[in-house]
Amino acid sequence: MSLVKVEFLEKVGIITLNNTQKLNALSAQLVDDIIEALDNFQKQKIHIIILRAPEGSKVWSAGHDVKELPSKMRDPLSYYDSLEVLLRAVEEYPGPVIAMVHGSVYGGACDLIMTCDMVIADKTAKFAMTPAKLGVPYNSTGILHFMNRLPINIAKEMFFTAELVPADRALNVGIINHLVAEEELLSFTLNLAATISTRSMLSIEVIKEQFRVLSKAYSITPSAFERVQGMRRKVYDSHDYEEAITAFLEKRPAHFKGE
Ligand code: KGA
Repeated sequence: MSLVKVEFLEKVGIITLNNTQKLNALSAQLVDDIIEALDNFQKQKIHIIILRAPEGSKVWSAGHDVKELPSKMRDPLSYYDSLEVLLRAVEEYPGPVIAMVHGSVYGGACDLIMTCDMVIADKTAKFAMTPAKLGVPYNSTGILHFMNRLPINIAKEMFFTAELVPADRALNVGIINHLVAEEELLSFTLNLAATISTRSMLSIEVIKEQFRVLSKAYSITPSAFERVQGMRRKVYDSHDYEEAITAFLEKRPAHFKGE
């Protein structure tokens, strides 16, 4: 059974993450279902996508499925990890993908909304960037998503504290484009999509791709790349990573040693 609900409304493809029992944790199966929905919309030449959770969800998505993170000694966010595959699918979708957010958003799901082209939210929306809570060495492309979107001090505060940023502050710092009343969330998002749909989709597709290419136009030397991978490896080989994953599964706070 698919973990997403797919609708077509007023020229817009709507993908609803629909595994609320697991707080829409981004498991490989949920990710596969989102990607399949995106592929189908692309085949039907649907240009604008809304990504949402079911109405009234307390949690929009709890982020990467922690139960699917590898145990120690393996990169938890390697190029082919399901979350990374999803982020690339959203970035490469040939038209705007709009995140419509009601409820809280954690970790990899926060990266997902940063990867969407725009974010529309109501006052229940909250955003937390959690790798330091889980002992996860976040990956460089993920950090770049935040650097390209937010002032660096705000991005660092999110990564260092792992605390939820409430909707009004999220608006002030640029995480979200528009903060709207709960009852207007869908109509506002559909209106925004309707405006975009009157413009040249060919032009928008190419502009989106230019934003993607230019926002990644950083070059680093092979030795800098290998150094970063080596530093990250120290983290996913550490006691702290193993302890944090175990603590999550045992539903208790993690005790970090810094090694
Ligand atoms: N992965 C897998 N299962 C999860 C999950 C996750 N991220 N979050 C919640 N669950 C499961 C949880 O184990 C429980 O399952 C069910 O969802 C309801 O959660 O019924 P089960 O089998 O025990 P819970 O905790 O009982 O609900 P709650 O008390 O209402 O609390 C909700 C929150 C969202 C506050 C809590 O579940 C929570 O803190 N979840 C983890 C959020 C998080 O830190 N996510 C980041 C994941 O890491 C990530 O994305 C990366 C890659 N990162 O940060 O680097």
